[in-house]
Amino acid sequence: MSERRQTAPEPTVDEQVEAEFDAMDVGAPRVGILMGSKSDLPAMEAAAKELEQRDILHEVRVMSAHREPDTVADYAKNARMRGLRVIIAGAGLSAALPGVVAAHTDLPVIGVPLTSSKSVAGGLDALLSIAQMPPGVPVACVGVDNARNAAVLAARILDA
Ligand code: RP5
Repeated sequence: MSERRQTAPEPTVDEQVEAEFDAMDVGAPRVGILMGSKSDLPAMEAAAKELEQRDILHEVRVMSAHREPDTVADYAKNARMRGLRVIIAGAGLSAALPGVVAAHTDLPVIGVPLTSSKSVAGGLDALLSIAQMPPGVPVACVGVDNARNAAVLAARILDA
């Protein structure tokens, strides 16, 4: 009987770049904090504050899934290659941002449903938009306006 040897597949270029990022501490952010509007900043600052207290490198960006769809797609597609490992995305109203990000990356995405002056049922509109993702494209969802919990969950995912 002939002996079969299994060899590990060669890493892709993306996997090699990713491994080099992990090996070097280049000061690259590990968590991306996104929000759909500048008006979301007061609520989303709690996530940045929590990550700061835990010394977890992060970046904060404002981009709207509806108003700047190409920017959001580009950010999500490049996130892993840039060294990001978790994305937190806060949005109000129909809150498409976390789901659109998850559609363009396989990184874990944590959605934060936010309230605004136009919210329906105290943010239930955003909560359902974020939580009710179709099978195969998951978004973790924290409580309404609870950006701090998103950062705590990100820290746990990172084991940091
Ligand atoms: C969403 O619409 C944003 O995430 C924000 O919560 C809400 C209102 O945005 P602005 O009209 O204040 O820019 O896209």
